[in-house]
Amino acid sequence: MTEFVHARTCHICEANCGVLMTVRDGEVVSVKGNPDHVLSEGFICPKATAIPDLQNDPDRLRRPVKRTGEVWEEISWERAFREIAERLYEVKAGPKVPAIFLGNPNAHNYASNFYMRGFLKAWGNKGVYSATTLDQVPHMIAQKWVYGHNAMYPVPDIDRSQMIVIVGGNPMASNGSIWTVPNFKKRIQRMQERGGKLVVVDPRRTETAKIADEHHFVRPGTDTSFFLGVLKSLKNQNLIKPGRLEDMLANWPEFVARLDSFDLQSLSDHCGIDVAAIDALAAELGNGQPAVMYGRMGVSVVRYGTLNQYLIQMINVATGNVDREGGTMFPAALFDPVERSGTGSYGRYHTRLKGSPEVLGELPAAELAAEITTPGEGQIGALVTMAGNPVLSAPGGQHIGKALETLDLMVSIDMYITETTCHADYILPPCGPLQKEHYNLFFAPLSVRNVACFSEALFPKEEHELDDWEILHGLTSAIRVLNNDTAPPKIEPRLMLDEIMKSSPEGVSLKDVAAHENGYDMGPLKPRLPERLKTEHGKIECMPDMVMPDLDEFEESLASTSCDDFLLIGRRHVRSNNSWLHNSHRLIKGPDRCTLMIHPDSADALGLTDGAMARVSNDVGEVELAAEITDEMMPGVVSIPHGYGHGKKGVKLSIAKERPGVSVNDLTDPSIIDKLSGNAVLNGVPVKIECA
Ligand SMILES: Nc1nc2c(c(=O)[nH]1)N[C@H]1C(S)=C(S)[C@@H](COP(=O)(O)OP(=O)(O)OC[C@H]3O[C@@H](n4cnc5c(=O)[nH]c(N)nc54)[C@H](O)[C@@H]3O)O[C@H]1N2
Ligand SMILES: Nc1nc2c(c(=O)[nH]1)N[C@H]1C(S)=C(S)[C@@H](COP(=O)(O)OP(=O)(O)OC[C@H]3O[C@@H](n4cnc5c(=O)[nH]c(N)nc54)[C@H](O)[C@@H]3O)O[C@H]1N2
Ligand code: SF4
Ligand SMILES: [Mo]
Repeated sequence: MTEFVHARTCHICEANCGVLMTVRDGEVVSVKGNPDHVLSEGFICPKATAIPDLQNDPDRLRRPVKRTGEVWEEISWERAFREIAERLYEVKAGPKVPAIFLGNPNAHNYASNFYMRGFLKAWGNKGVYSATTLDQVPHMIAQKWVYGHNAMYPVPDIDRSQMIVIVGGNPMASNGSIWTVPNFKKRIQRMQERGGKLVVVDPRRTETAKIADEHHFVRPGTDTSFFLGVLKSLKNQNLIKPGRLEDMLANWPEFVARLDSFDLQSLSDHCGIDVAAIDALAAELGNGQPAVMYGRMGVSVVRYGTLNQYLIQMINVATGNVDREGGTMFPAALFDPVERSGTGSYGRYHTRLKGSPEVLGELPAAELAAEITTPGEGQIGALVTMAGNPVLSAPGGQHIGKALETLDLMVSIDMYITETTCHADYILPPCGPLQKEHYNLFFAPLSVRNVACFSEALFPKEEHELDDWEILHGLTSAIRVLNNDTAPPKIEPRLMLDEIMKSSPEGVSLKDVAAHENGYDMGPLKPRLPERLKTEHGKIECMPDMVMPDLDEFEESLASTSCDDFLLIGRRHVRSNNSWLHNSHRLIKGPDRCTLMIHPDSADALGLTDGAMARVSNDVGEVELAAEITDEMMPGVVSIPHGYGHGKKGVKLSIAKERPGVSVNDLTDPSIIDKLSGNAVLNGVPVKIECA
C-alpha cells in the first residue's frame, strides 16, 4: 500500500482554498482543508470533496466524440481537429461568420489562458460571447472609467476593516466573488470581535444576512436609489471626507453637486429602505473608520449594473476608503493584468442586430441566439463553446438551445454532454481536474492578501488524454496548417508562467512558488495610489463621460416605476456551482434545492401551499416548480436558483437527471441589458405566479 498527501488549491470557485488530499493506492480517499494555507486557513466547502467525483465520474467523456443525429461516435484527436478545421474553412468561405462562447471555468484555468489569444485569432471571431456579460463586466468597465484600467479591482480589505456593507452578494453561499476571501465567516467573526459591523442589503434574508449585524430588504433592481441615497445622506450630514484621496480626484466637486437634483425621500421610497436607516448607515460609513461598500451579482446583473458599480466607488471615495487599510485595496500579484494588458477597449465595433458596443472585447451573451438565427451578412454559422453552458446560464436559454441546432458547425470543449454541448457536432473533452496543474492567475489580483498558489497535477495524463491548452493548441494548429500557415510552437504553460514570475517585481521562480504548498505569501495588501492609476490625467475620474447619460436616464425613470408582477431574483447554494456540479451524489443529496422561494403573505394571497407546484411565467417563458414558503423572502419577491434544467433531451448526466429542476433562464429576458456594459439582466425579472 502506498499513501501520501497531495496539497493543492481548489479550482472550483474564486475562493481558491488550500486542500489536502490523501491518496492511497492511486485513489483520493480523503479531502480536507489545509490548516496552514495562508489564505484559507483550513476552510473548505463541500464542493472540494467532490473533486475526486469529477475525476472518476463515468459520465465524463474520456475521448473526443462526433455526433450524427443522436449517436455519438468516439474519434481520434487527429481526425477531430482535421474535420473541424475543414468544416470551419467551408463556413468561412460562405457568408456566415464564426463565433465563440467562453464559460466561467476558463477563469480557473491558467494554462488554457496562454493559448486563448492564438486560438481566437485562428478561429476568426470578432469579439467573444462569454460568461463575463452574464456577470462582472459592469465592474470591469466601471473600473476602467474610474481608475483607468479594467483590471483594477478594488478588493475589500476585510482583515482590517471595521464595517462592511454587502449589497447583492451572498459570500456565505458563494464564498466571495470579485473578492477572493476564503474563510469568510471566520474573517467576519474576527471583525465583529474587534467591534466591527457587517450590514447586508438584499431582497432575501440570506445566509450572509443571518450572520450580519443588520439586514435591510431592498426592492430588486432599485439599488441605484440606495447608493445615491447614501451619497446624498453623507452630503446632508457633512460627512463627505475623501481625506488623502482629495488630491487624486478629478471632477469631484462637480459630482457632489450632481447629487443636488436627487431627493433623499424619493430615493428611499423607490428602494424601500427608510430614510432613517439610510442616514444611520451613512453616519457610520462616514465616521472616519475603515469601512467598505461592496456590491456583487445582485447589483451587477440588473439594468443599471455599471451605474451601480460606479456609485459604489464614489461612496468609497466619499468616505476616504479607497486604497486604505480596512477599506478597498488593489492587490499585487505576480501576474499583473494591469501592467500586462491594455486598459480595455470600448465600442471598436458593434453587434450586427442591436448595435451594442463591444466592451473589453466582449459582446452581450444575451444577443447570441438572435445572432445565430437571424439571416443576413454576419450571421453566426460556426460556434465553439468552451467550458460554458449558455443554454442554462444565459437569458432566454431555451432559445439558445434551439438556435444551436441551426448552426453549420458547433464544437464544444467540455467533458460532459450537457444542455449546451448536446447540440454540438464535436465535443473535445479535457483530462480530469486532478490531471491538471492549477495557478490562481485571475484570482491573485482579487485576493485579500498578496499570494501566489501553484499546484502540480496529482495524476499523470493517459496517452490519449489532452489538457484544455493542448486542445486549443491542436485546434489552432489544424486551422492554421489548412490555411498554409505554420503551427504555433507548443510550449508548456508552466514555462511561460515561470518567465512571468521571474520578471515580476518579486523575481521568484515557479519552482520557488510551487515549493510553498501553503501558498507563497507576500503579506497584507498595501496602498498603491496614485502611482497605479491608469487614467489619462492620472486621477480617479469621478464623472466619467460614458456613465453620466445613464445617471440622467435613471433619474428620469424614477418617476415611473410601479409594477404589479412579482420580481424574480436568483440564488446560489453552497453545494452547487452554476450548472455543472449536479452530477455528484455527494453534492446533490439532501432536500430539493431548485424551488421557488416565496414569502408566506404572497403565497397565502395566491392560495399556494408549501411544496405545491407553482407556475411562473412571463413573455419569455414558463416553468413549473415546487414552492418553498419562507419569510426569508421580501414580500412580492420570489427566488429561483440558476443552473438547473437537466431534464432536456440529449443530456447525458445520469445523476443530475434524477433531480433535473427547471431553468430560471427560461424566464430571464434577453432583450433587456445593462446599456453601458452589455451585461444581461438576471435579477429583478417581472413574473406572474399561479398554482399549477
Ligand atoms: N456555491 C456556489 N458558489 C459560487 C457559485 C455557485 O454557483 N455556487 N458561483 C460563482 C460565481 S460564477 C459567481 S459570479 C459568484 C457570485 O457571488 P455572489 O454575488 O456573492 O452570489 P449570489 O448568490 O448570486 O448573490 C447575489 C445576491 O444578490 C441578491 N439580489 C438579487 N437581486 C438583487 C437586487 O436587485 N438588489 C440587491 N441588493 N440584491 C439582490 C440575491 O438575493 C443574492 O443574495 O459566486 C461564485 N461562487
Ligand atoms: N439567472 C441567472 N443566470 C446566471 C447567473 C445567475 O446568478 N442567475 N449567474 C451567471 C454567472 S455569474 C456565471 S459565471 C454563469 C456561468 O455560466 P457558464 O460559464 O455558461 O456555465 P457553467 O455552468 O459554469 O458551465 C461550465 C461548463 O464548463 C464545463 N467545465 C468545467 N470545468 C471545465 C474545464 O476545466 N475545462 C472545460 N473545457 N470545461 C469545463 C462544465 O462541464 C460545464 O459544462 O452563469 C450565469 N447565469
Ligand atoms: S469555497 Fe469550496 S469550491 Fe470554492 S475554492 Fe473553497 S473549497 Fe473550492
Ligand atoms: Mo460568475
